[in-house]
Amino acid sequence: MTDFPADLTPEAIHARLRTKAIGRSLRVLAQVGSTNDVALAAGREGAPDGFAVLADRQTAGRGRLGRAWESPPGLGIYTSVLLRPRVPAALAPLLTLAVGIAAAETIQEVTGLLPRLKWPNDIQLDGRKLAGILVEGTTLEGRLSEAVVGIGINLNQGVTDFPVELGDSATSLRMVLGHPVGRADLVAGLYNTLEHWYRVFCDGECRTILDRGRQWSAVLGQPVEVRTATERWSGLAWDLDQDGALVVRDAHGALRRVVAGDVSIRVAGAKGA
Ligand code: BT5
Repeated sequence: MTDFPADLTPEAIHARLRTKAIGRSLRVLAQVGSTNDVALAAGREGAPDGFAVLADRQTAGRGRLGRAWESPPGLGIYTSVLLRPRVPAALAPLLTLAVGIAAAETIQEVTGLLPRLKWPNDIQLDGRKLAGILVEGTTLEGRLSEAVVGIGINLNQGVTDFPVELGDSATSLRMVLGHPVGRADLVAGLYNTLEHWYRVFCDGECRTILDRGRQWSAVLGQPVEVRTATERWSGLAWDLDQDGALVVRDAHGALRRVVAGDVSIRVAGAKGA
C-alpha cells in the first residue's frame, strides 16, 4: 500500500529542494493525527535537524490552546519541521516570526499574492486566515534544544470545504486566485525559504527578522483589541519588541507588551488608541 498522496511524493518534493537540511529527511503520510506529534516523537528518537513530516490529511490537526486546525485531504499543506537551534530560549518567539516570514515570502514567490502576518502566528490574505503556525519546543539548560515548527496552509479549498463557523474568517489561495496551486511547488518552496530564515535565526540576527516582520505585518499601525487569558482591552498596535512581543499603545498612551494572547484588528473606531 502506498502511503503517498499522488501530488506529494517525496520525489516530487526532493526534485524542487535546494536545501542542505530542511526536508532532506522527509516523511510523507496519507493521514496522521497531527504532523507535530510525529515530528516531536521523531525528535525524541534522534531525527536530524531539518527532518520534515508532511501529510495529505490530519485527523487531529491542532492550533494553540487546544484549538483545532481543519485539515481536509488533498487541499492543504500540513507539515512540521524538527529544528535544533540551540539558541537562548528567550528567542523562541522570534522563531514563530521567522517561520511566518518564510511562509509569506513563499506564497508571494509562488503566487504573486501579498499575504500579511497577523501577530502572533496567523498569515492572512484580504483580512482572512490563510495559514497558521504552531511552534512546540523543549528547552535544555536555558537553550531551545528542539523545536517543532508546524505550518498549515489553505491551498485549494473552496468556500464549502470549510466548516460554516469559519466561512467568514478563512480563505485559501484558490479562493483568491481563482485557480488551484500545486502543493509540491508550495511545500518545497516553503522548505527552501525556511532554511534561509532558520539560518538567520540561528545566527542571532534578530534585527533582520524583526525588520522583515514589521514589513509583512498586518497589525502594526492598526487599532486592535487584545485578548489574553485574563484581560481584554483596546489600543493601537505600535511595534514589535526585541523578543517578538507585540507592543500596543493603550487608551492612556502607555506602551504595553503583549507576550501571549490574540489580537483582532478593529475595523472601525480607533477610540482610545
Ligand atoms: C493556529 O492556531 O493557527 C496554528 C495552526 C497550525 C496548524 C499546523 S498544520 C501542521 C501542524 N500540525 C498540527 O497539528 N498543527 C500544525 P490558532 O492561532 O490557535 O488558530 C486556530 C483557529 O484557527 C481555530 O480555532 C479556528 O478558528 C481557525 N481555523 C482552524 N482551521 C482553519 C483553517 N484551515 N483555515 C483557517 N482558519 C482555521
